[in-house]
Amino acid sequence: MTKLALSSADLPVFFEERHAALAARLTPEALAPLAGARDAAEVARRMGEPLGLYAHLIPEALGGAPAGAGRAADRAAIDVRSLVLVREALGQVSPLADAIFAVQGLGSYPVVLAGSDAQRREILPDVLSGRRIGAFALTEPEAGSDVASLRTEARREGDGWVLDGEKVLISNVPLAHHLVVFARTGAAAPQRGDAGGRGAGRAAITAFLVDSGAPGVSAEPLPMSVPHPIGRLRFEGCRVPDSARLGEVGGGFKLAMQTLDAFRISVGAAANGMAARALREAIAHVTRRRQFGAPLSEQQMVRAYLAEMATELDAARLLVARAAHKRDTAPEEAGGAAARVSTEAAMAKMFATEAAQRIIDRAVQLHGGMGVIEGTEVERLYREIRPLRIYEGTTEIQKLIIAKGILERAAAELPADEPPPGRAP
Ligand code: COS
Repeated sequence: MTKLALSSADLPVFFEERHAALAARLTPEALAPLAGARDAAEVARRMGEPLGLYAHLIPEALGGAPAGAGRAADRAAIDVRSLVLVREALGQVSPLADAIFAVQGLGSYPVVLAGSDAQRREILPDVLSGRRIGAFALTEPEAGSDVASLRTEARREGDGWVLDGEKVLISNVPLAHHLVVFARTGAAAPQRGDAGGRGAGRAAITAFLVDSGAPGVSAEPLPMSVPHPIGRLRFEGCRVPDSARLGEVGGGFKLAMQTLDAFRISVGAAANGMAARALREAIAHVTRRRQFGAPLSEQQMVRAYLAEMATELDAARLLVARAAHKRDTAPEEAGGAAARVSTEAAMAKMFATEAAQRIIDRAVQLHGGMGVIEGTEVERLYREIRPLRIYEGTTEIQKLIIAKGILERAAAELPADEPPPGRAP
């Protein structure tokens, strides 16, 4: 591979000089230690040293990479456009590294956002170096998309808490040193159809920072269809001090959503990286492979496929760049929190992951029979892309978030006394 396809080169209007400098460092040669490596622990370590990629998960004020003019003072700022470039590159070179990187972010950003000074000092320098790997323990056997219904319980006991419950499909579990655990600290989980209980359900969730080796925590890996460290966690009488609490009691749901808002954009970027790799493989194949006396690229139907793949990829890259740019540059909310970009993030995640699936599927089709032989690049990508339409919020959940966002905006713009459009006043 000579060069990686990175949005900062093709869409400079959304990016700044420091992004071009980062892109110049994200070369196939620099990332060669990750390409083809299958040992997850080794991959996780290399991304810390020597590559320094985890710096993009930590704000500059806490030792991480700069987040741009006017943002350096914000302790909570991370530069989402840098995350986009890193994940676009990793998507092309090593989806395994990409997944570990992303979950290192999910497992540390809640500490960045809501951690006490002591928690930040304990966790973040080691996250930066890669000596410490984190995980984001939200999903449960009975609570996937419906976060408000989670059942893991944290019971107040003396000056601490006791955790009981089960988490499943938690990435990085086989590697993780610490877990960001979301647990119920109040009202029981809402039941189906219990609309009034949902608000209470959300308000009763609190986040905790738990050592993966703490007494009462057990982990079990789950084999996946692609190389990816993932597993199940059980908490049985796991006692943690109150200083393990991350943020306010009852602030866990909002903390989870704020974390996902930033990282969902970067899921779109990873999908774009994988799709770009598939498109490049497809172009190389159809220009070399001859059928009916000419290269496949001379066939009109093949050209139509290539045109659709390239256009969908560019549309996805635009949506991802738009969401990341808005997240990085929109005025902060009261209290210094990053601006809400839930709608744009959901659009970017949904469109890019769905488009990447279609692009990679076309790349397999263009490879003919070789496209389904184990070990070919497009066959690997075909398996690697699938989880991205599910994790960090399914396509269907993104649609709900988008619809809610545009309806709320429309309602805010419509004066209360104005008749609905189409009706005579
Ligand atoms: N930042 C700040 N606040 C947020 C927020 C964000 N990004 N997203 C939601 N909130 C707040 C809302 O403002 C609302 O606050 P109020 O009650 O004060 O109005 C509250 O949180 C509830 O938000 P919402 O009404 O959107 O919640 P719903 O229960 O309707 O929907 C969904 C929540 C379904 C969108 C959520 O549960 C979700 O994202 N599910 C998917 C979970 C997921 O991604 N799992 C994968 C785990 S990681 S691999």
